[in-house]
Order: sequence, then structure tokens, then C-alpha cells
Amino acid sequence: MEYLTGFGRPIGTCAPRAAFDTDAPRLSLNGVWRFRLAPSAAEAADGFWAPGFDDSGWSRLPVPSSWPMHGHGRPAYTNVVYPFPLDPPHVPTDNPTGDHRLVFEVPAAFEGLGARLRFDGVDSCGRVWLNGVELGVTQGSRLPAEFDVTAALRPGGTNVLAVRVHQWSAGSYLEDQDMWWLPGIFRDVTLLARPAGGVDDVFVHATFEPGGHGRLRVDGPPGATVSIPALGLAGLPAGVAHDAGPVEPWTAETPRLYELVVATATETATLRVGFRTVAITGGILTVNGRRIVLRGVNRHEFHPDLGRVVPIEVVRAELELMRRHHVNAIRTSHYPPHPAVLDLCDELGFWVLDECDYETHGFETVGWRGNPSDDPRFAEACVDRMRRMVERDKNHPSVIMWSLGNEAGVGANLGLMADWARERDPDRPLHYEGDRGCAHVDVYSRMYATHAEVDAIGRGEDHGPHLPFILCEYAHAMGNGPGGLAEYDELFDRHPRCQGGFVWEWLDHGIRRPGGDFAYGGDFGEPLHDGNFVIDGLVFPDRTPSPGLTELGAVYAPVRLAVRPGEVTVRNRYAFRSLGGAGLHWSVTVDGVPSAEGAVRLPAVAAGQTAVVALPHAPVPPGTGEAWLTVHAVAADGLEIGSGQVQLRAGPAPVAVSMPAPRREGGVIRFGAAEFEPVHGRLTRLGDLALPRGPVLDVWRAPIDNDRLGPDPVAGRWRAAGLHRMTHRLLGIDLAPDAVVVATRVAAASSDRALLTWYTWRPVDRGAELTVRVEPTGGWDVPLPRLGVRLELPPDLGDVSWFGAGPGEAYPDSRTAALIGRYRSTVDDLATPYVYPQENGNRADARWLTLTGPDGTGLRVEGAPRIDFTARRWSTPDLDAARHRADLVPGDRIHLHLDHAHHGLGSAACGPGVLPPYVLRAEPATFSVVFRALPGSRGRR
Ligand code: IPT
Repeated sequence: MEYLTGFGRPIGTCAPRAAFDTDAPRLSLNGVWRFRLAPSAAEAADGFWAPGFDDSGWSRLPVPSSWPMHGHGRPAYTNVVYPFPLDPPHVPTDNPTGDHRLVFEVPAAFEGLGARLRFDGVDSCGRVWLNGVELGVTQGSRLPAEFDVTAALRPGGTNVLAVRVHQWSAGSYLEDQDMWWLPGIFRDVTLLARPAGGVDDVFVHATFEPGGHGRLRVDGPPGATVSIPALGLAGLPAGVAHDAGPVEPWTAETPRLYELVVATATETATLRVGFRTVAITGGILTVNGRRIVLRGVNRHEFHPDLGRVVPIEVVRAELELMRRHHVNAIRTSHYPPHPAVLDLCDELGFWVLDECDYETHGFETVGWRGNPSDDPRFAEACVDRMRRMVERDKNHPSVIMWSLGNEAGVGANLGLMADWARERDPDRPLHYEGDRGCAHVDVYSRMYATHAEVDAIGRGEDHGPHLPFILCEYAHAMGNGPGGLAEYDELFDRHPRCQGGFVWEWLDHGIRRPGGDFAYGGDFGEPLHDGNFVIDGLVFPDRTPSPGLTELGAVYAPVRLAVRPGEVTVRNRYAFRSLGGAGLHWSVTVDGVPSAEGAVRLPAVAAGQTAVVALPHAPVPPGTGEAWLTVHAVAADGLEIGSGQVQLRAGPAPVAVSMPAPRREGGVIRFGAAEFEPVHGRLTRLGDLALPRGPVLDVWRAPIDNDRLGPDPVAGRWRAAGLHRMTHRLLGIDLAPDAVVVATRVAAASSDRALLTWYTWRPVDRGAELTVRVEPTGGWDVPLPRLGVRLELPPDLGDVSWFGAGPGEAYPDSRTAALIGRYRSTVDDLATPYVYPQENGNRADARWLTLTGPDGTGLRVEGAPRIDFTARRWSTPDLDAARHRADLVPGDRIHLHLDHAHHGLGSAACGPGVLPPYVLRAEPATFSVVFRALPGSRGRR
């Protein structure tokens, strides 16, 4: 088994080539195979490759598959660390080994032709036999491997394919990406007929020239001819450059593809090609001569039920979801995807940074000692990986840059990879983030650089290389977050050299468990793991959007609208597309109810240009309600491409009423509709509405991942300060003629810091206005998680309406997507089901909200003037204690938080923390909120 320790080199494979369709026979070998898992290579079944071997007692397993997802062995998650000793090229003796067998018939059409067997992905190493003949060994999990099976194949007869897959091989040292370790034959297996003199490989060079002509050279087999019927090009000789005449260019915004046919006497291949020119001009990355901005995401290939197997319809749906959120770029973190993903990127339009299957991050833990990137024994494997990626994907117009890999330190082998790629494909720039010296690359790339640093780079005040700058990872989307997206986007708009980046990351890699829950690291008993760090996506594991994606969609929107009464300034942020065909939908609303609305067509604002568009005259109806003008830009296909709004008239202030002075009566304090208990001074009743627990000051939130993780987690300081266990001591209740004033000291055990808090209650119609004044004493050096009050309500008040920001959750540094309007939801739906439970669901800037039961009775709360709110069926301590969704069990109360302010979200789990304007400092503050009982449809009082 020396192949396991052979420094990651495949054995017996053919020269790599592009993936494309031809008219030669092909046979998919996907399907149900026979399978047996052994705990080590030595314990695997001897001789199982023999055609006559009896596998009838073996399990059945679908291929492609990640076998731990089908009950064989278990998934394991680590981020940086290797789950085996750093002892290259050796691998553990306990090396799960899956033997796979398939008996299949080969059609007679294969007779007389050459044949190849292609594996699109085997993790991590597969030894292959056909009809008892050993073909060789694959390595390089997410790269194709082909074997010549011409001699071993039996066309027109029964064939037996046997593949022994080892979880660990020397190649595993090169595949230390932050993801689940999931062995298996996880991509397609295909038998391909190879006619003599056929089209083995094609390299399409299709560029877009300044005059609008395409230029085409197709390197292919000698004597091949090239045609593009839609351009009237037919029978052109391969290997020669041609003027393709006027063409429509390919861009991610206008993904125009042409069908190209390459033919020899024995085979005809069909590809979809796009004309586009990638160049770095004057320090700027350009496509077809224009600066582009990468509004991107990092995309891993993962499925919550299938592991590394992602059905193509799921991929299409997720790419369409990206497009609807204005994502225009994908980094294939951290390996080439299934080949069909790039076909979809060509078709739907994405700028793709295609990354090699190469990462050695775990060597960082030993100071990069022994890093394969600088070990000559791994040189061949490194170059082989680069070659296989470039050869496979070289014809995709969407691929505009190659990446050497991720987090692999520095070393000579990276230089060899770069040299090989440059020589083979001079038309695409190279990317690699790990080498700050940028010795081998064409763009300066960083991950998680702060806003301030990106700004400095944009201004040219850094001392880094003078190359186009991109963030290959930024805005870590773990849990609730990221915050600060809008501020990054603004920098990409402002500085020509800052050309965008890729949010980390698209998808939560949770593994589905019964009951709607998702597992993460440690849930399979892994001795070494990185917990929920694998749950850091913009979409949940089932690919439903999280609020982070909604925010990203608003930030990445290609059109910016600056709305003023009667007119809108429209800024087209597309690089190539005009706004012809798009329109503006506008509405004037009073208290969230439309009083006028309409649509106007947009002029054909050219890419990068701005225009002022007048709106029809629509006066605000007389009255006192709060009025807004809201405008949405909508593309011809109905997709919203930008929005904005402006307040036309402010709303009214609450009106106090005079009532008989407060009085003590029967052990309670009564004042208008309000009733208080005398021990804590808490509100217990408003008219007919009994409150299980009246409002009290609350500063705690269930920490979000960005609070909990990173080098100096703020949540640790919060807990040390006791913010999760504040106690409330009554200082006194003062019954003034026009107010009840409850004075308290809110503080944590063992701390001499306090928040002195005065609750002043004044009567209003059917309720009471609460003014809370908070004065910190004793030296506060930690920010507060939140500042507000919490109260408990009966469980039947589950219907929620509000006039404020919505419809989704919003926090101070993540509220671009929220617009002021009138919204309805339920307590259950307000909660965002983060896979790892944490603070969520805040609705910002409510002017008013109601929580009502089926008969309409309930509570109305008015911000005076505005209040954030969150309503849940579990308490903040319950949320704080939960580790999975299933731990959150609805209780018999509704917990309502009304917040004057929140600490921001930031991105500190991996990257910068909360930006200064969004840090909630412990400072004196005063806020007001009005509570009114709602009588309901039966008119009770
Ligand atoms: C960075 C990795 O490149 C990425 O794969 C992922 O692990 C991400 O972090 C965190 O989720 S590396 C980090 C040390 C900056």
C-alpha cells in the first residue's frame, strides 16, 4: 500500500483534459453499488476486485455518495487542525476503507473504440480495478481522474468495476479545508468511448476585442474544424486565430453564450463558449475593458443529507437564489466544484475564482514546520492538482481567475503551481491569499481585513503590493451576522482598486437530524473538532436564506436610490448593463397604509451612470399619521434591483391624560388603567390585561457567535461582569400626583457596578407611558449587549403587527434590508432558527406594535418615538443555554423585549468586531414606551 504514502501522486491516470459533451458513446456508472466498510486498509476484503467475488452479503450504497451519510462510519469536522498526526506522508493505521463493486453491462456501441473511465471525485484515494485488471490509483479528491480502459473493457458484455477507497492518504495532507471529513466516491463515474482521431481535448480562447469583435482560437486535435453556427462561422481550422466578427460579449451581468462545435472525422464535440477578455490594466482588474466589482460569496459543496454530493437541481436553485440576492461572484472555496456547477455559472452569469483543491492549514499549528507547500516530495502532487483544475475548467467564460488554493503557507511548490498555470493559460490572472509577498500572483488578496485597513489600501496608504485588491474572504456570516456589510460595500464603491470580495460563506454545513435539527462538529463524538464553526453561512443547511442573506441582497443591489420628495436619484452600479427596461415602483404611505402608488419607467441609465427621475405629484393626505415615500427599482424580469425611502411627515407624539393621583389600595398601587405590586414596583395589570411579569430593565442577550468567539470575545467580558445575572433592588416607589416613580438599583452579584434605573409611569388612554432612565455607576468598561426592558405576556397573544422597520430582523450594523412599513407576523415566525441558538429576531424602530390573541384582545406598545422589539416563546436564559434548535421548547409565556438600543453584530467570530458607531456603551440613557390594553373585537374594557 505504498500508494497511500506516495506524496499524493495518482498512479496510472491519463493526461488531464477538459470536460465537455461529444457524440461518442458514454455510460454513466452512477447508481446502486455494493459496498463494504473496513476499519483499516489491512482489514479490507482480499481479492474483492476479482470478477467472480461474491459480494451478495455486502450493503448497497448509492454512488456518488459520502459513505458516512449512509450509516457507514461517521462524519467528523475540523477547521484548521488535522484529525491525524502531522507525520507526512504517513496515514493512520485505522484508515476507514470502503470497497465498492459494480457489475454492469457495456453496450456494443463501445465495440472497436478506445475507452476511458472517469471519476469526477473520490475522497481521498481510490484504487481501481476493471474486470480484475488493476488500473491505478486516484488522489486529489475534488479533481477528475481518468483511466484508459480500452484493454480491460468488455463491450457488449458484463463488466465488473471494483474501487477501494481509503479515507486517508498522503493526499489528505493537501486537503485540510475547513469542512467535514467525508470519504467516498462522491461525484460521477462515467465510461467514455474514445474514438481514434476523436476530440480528446479542446482549449477555447475566445476574447472580446475593443471594437466589439470576438477573437477565436480553438486548440484541438490536428485537422479539427470549428463552427459557431449563431455567428455564421463554419469549418474554421483549429489552432488558428480568427476574427469572429461582431459578437455579444459574455459578462456575469450579460452571460451570452454561443454554441461551438469542434469536429474531427470521428467525433463531434459541443461546448458553450463566451467571448470575454480578462486583464489587469493600470492596477485594476478589468473584464472587456471595464472595472468589475466582485460582489461574491465563498461556496463549498455540501448537502445536509448527502454530504459532498449536491444534486444538480439543488445547485441550480442555490445559484438562482444567489442571483436574486445580487451575488455576482463565486469563489469555489477551497477546491474546484462539480464540473456542472461551472456550466451553470456560465449560463446564469457569475465571475468565478476557481480554486485548486489544496490547503495545508494545519501545519500553521506547528509554525508551518514540514509544510507540504515547501516540501519537494510533494511538488509533483501540487503541480498535478493545478494542472487537473486548469485543464478541466479552462473553457469556462465564468472562470476569470485561478487560485492556487487556500491557507497553505508559503513555499516553492506554490511557485511551481503558478508557473505551470501561467504558462498554460496566460489569459487568466492568478490568485493566492496565503503569500503576503504576492510573489506568484496578479491580485493582492486578503481575508478578514478590517474596514480601516481596506480603506487604507484603497487610499494607497498601505505598504503592500500595487495590485488590484480583493478580499477572498470577509464578513464571516456565522450565526447572527455579519454586521458591517454596508460599510465594506461603500469602500468597494469608493476606491477603484478595492474590487470587492467574497463573503465567508454561502452555506451552513449542518447535517440534518430528525426533527428539523442540524448537527455540527462534536455531534458525532469526534475527539477533536471545531464545534459550530462549520455553521457560518448566509443560508441555513437546507439552503433557506438567513437574515444575513437578505441584508447582503440589499447591500449588493446594483441600483442605489436616493429618494427625496418628488424625485429619485438613480445610480446604476452595474459595470455593463443599462437600466433600460427597468422601472420604479413608488408608494406614499400613511402609518404604513398606501395612499397613492404608481410606477414609472426608468430611462436607459448607462452602466456606472446616475440620473435624476421625477415622480408624479402625490401629496400626503391631511392628518397626523407618519408618512413615507418608498421606491423600489424593478428589472424587466420583476427582480428588485434597489430600493430607498424618505420620511414625508413625522408621526404624532403620545398624549398624556390626567387621571386621579395614584393610590395604594388592597395591597396594590393603582393609577389609571395601571396596577403595580409594591414589592418590586412592577406593573401587574393594564385594564383587563393581566401581565405575568411587568417590564424590568434588561441588558442581556444570548450571545451571538460573534460575541462568543474570536481572540477577545466580548461575551466573556459580559459574563465576567455578570450581565447575564443582574439583580434588581427596589430603592423606593414614589407616588407623585401625576406619576408613579419606581427607583431601582440593577447590579450583579459580587460586582460594585450598577445601573441605577428609574421607571416613571404616567397614565395615557387605556394604558400607561413608561419612561426609563438609566445611569451607570461604578466604572463600566464593557459595552452593553442591549438596553431595554423585558416583560412576559400570556401565551395566546401570538399575532404580531407593527409599523416600523421590517419585515425581517435588523440590528444596528445590519439594517440595510429593513424598510419602514406595516408588517404582520406571529411570535413563532419572528424567531430566526439559527442552527446554534443565539440572539435573533429583533425588529427595529417600531413606531407601534400589537400582540393579540384570536379575539383581538392584547397589548399595544408604542415607541416614543421608536422602539426595537423581540418576542419569543422562550426566555433569554433558555436561548443562551440552548445548543441546537431542538433545545428550544415553547413555554407558557411570551417573552417580549423592548429595546432602546442594541450592541451591533460585527464579524468577530473571524474578523473585525463591531464598528465604533455600533458599540453600545454603558452611558446615561432615557427612553420611553407606551403600553395600552387592546379591548379586542368584543369591545371589553
Ligand atoms: C479562513 C479559512 O480560509 C476558511 O476556510 C474558514 O476556515 C474561515 O477562515 C473561517 O470560517 S482561515 C482563518 C484563520 C482566517
